[in-house]
Amino acid sequence: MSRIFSGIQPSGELHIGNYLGAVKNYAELQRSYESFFCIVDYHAITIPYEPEDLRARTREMMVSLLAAGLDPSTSTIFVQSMVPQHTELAWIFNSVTPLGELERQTQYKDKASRMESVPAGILNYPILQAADILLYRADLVPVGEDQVQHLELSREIARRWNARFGAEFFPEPQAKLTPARRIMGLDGNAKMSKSMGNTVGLLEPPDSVWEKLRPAVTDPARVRRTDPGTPEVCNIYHLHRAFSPPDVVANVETQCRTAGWGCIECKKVLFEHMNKELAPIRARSVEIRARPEIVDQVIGDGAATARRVASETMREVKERMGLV
Ligand code: AQP
Repeated sequence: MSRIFSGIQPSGELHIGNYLGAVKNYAELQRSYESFFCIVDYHAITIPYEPEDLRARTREMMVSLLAAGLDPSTSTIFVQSMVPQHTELAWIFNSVTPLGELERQTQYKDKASRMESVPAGILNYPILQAADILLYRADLVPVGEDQVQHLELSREIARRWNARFGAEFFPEPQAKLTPARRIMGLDGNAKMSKSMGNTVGLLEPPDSVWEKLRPAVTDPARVRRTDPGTPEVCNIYHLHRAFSPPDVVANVETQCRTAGWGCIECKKVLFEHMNKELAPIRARSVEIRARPEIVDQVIGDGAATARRVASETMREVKERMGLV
């Protein structure tokens, strides 16, 4: 059975971009693949944070993942810092990764351009990410489009290590994208992203979701209610494609092109369908939060399974590298 690995940072709440671009796919794929899903807290410490917040967000991320349908009876769901082999393998990969490749990463350039002093962890992030994936020798990585370049680097690292120490030991992991591979923020300017503050939380109460949806940017050509629009350029249309059934999406297209609906009507229909999908997830999160022992058990069991697989990989890696 092929293996999948994917990680998610506890740097903020799980948002609908994370959900549509990655987590919804996890819930599907876990039925067909041996799955490892990781809350990557070591990645989250590369930006300023408060220790107590991080602890709380890590736990809350676990609640959100379980509420979104990850099943600990078939998948290994765990916290990165509880499995020390991640950082061990990352150090090893430091020795085969060219600096120039790291400096070329778009996400590094974006983040570094917004910082006064850039921690080395921001540059080395893709090395730890390669270690996360390859520690489990995963073939497939369900991610959003923003991670495709990093994955290319993971493949390069696998190739370089294999060429030097052990042909074919690490597979070259491939990205597994969803149709909603890149969800834009409601400002329409940039991808929905925790660090941009333009997110809609997966567990956000409906009133607050509507508060954000109502003023969200639509097709700029629709200045007046009677102006026809082009659905493909409208973020709300793309959210319809993610949340609404096909007949509703087809109707949205017609109503937009013919100015049959105003943008507010279109958003109301979207809100209704978002709610249909998100209400059961919100309800499950309340049940899970009320039973902290379940969360503790998933965290403990996940770490134990992950450590077992990870230490087996590290044993072979060290053996092949002449490390005692
Ligand atoms: N807007 C998005 N559309 C589709 N997929 C997305 N992902 C993130 N944003 C979008 C995917 O969600 C998974 C987990 O993301 P992450 O938390 O590990 O990393 P991220 O990409 O850094 O998420 P953010 O919200 O954008 O955080 P910041 O602002 O800290 O960079 C990944 O598979 C990602 O592709």
